[in-house]
Amino acid sequence: MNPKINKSALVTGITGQDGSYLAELLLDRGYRVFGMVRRSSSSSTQRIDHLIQGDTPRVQLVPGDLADIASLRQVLEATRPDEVYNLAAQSHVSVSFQMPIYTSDVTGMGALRLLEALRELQMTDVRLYQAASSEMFGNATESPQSEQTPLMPRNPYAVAKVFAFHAVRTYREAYGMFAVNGILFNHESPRRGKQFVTRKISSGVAEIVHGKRESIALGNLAACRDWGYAGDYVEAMWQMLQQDSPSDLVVATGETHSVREFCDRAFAHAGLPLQWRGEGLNEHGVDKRGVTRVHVDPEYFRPAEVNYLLGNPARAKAELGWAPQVSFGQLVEMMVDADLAATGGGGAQAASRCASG
Ligand code: NAP
Ligand code: G4F
Repeated sequence: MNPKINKSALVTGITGQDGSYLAELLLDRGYRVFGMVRRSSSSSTQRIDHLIQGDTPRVQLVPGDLADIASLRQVLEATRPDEVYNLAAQSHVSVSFQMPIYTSDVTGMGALRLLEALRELQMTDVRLYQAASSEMFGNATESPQSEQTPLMPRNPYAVAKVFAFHAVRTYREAYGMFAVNGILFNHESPRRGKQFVTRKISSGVAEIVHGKRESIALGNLAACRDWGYAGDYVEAMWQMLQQDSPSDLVVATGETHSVREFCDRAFAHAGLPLQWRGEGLNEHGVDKRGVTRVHVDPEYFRPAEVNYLLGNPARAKAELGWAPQVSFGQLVEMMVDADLAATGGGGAQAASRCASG
């Protein structure tokens, strides 16, 4: 904890994976933290319950929705933060094909509403971090992707993120705002939503080990992503707002791995090493006893796929001194261990039962 920092921050999307890690980091650094939450009839605060419960909650929640500019004005006026981290979004790519207009409104227009609310309230001295995405590169024209790589979005989510990206740049140039885009490649953790492929695999492995299911159905096994650890990536978000001048940066590990490889590591760690058989729709991963543990279901294919992403974090390293601390192998093991423990107790124990069984 740094007792010298006496700033306040507003985090939209605080109930999400990144919001929860960022809130912990900001509290550790002495910030007063406000978290914007949208109204829901059921709670979505599981990831931050440890920060908001008890007699002296460490984070103060304020109601607001990126779809409603009036609520954003109220939140900004009530909290008057030094820094705003806009992490809220409809963040699932597949869902964006089913709900393109909603996704554009929240993920794209939502960022513009926030910028405009800041401008209207004459709060352009507030520093703003916008959660941009490597999805904006689409099927990129070059590899690895850097700050110079052209944006070629291939899904409604990425289209919305490109809109938000340019809105941030426009407000920076037009109104002199310290507003930056963090172009983050995929980052995961035990807190990742179970609809994303890494957590789907780690939680599926745990359920298989504990006899709750037999196999996992996946889509494109060949897709490659540059996967890092979310805890490392929120450090880069914070550092981007502490710079002398604003700039948009790629945050990535510089390594890419396929979904198939993620499965290999996850199952092997749980004592169920896989062998791959068949091709295309018939490809499946079997364990030592010949039981199918992974199979392909076209339901999880996307109308347009981003096949390969690999980031070049050189500028983030040079300008922020940032480097990822958790390797791909450590990330997979961390996620599997957490799900094994949550699903039935004792990650390592359960895995060794599996290896010998
Ligand atoms: P996440 O777990 O899906 O969290 C999304 C957050 O946005 C949740 O807190 C959600 O609240 C909130 N939200 C959704 N719609 C909202 C609305 N209309 N108004 C206010 N809040 C709303 O996402 P994440 O993985 O933490 O990612 C954080 C941000 O980084 C997102 O913008 C994402 O697109 C972007 N990003 C993520 C990655 C990655 O690999 N994780 C990579 C690049 C960029 P509820 O709890 O109420 O649903
Ligand atoms: O885990 P995913 O759903 O993540 P995706 O689409 O890369 O998006 C995530 O990372 C972005 C950063 O690049 C963020 F901006 C975005 O908000 C989100 O956090 O899918 C990863 C890959 C894809 O190629 C997908 O087709 O895995 C492939 N995949 C294969 N089977 C699957 C599945 N994805 C999901 N969700 N479920 C499957 O069964």
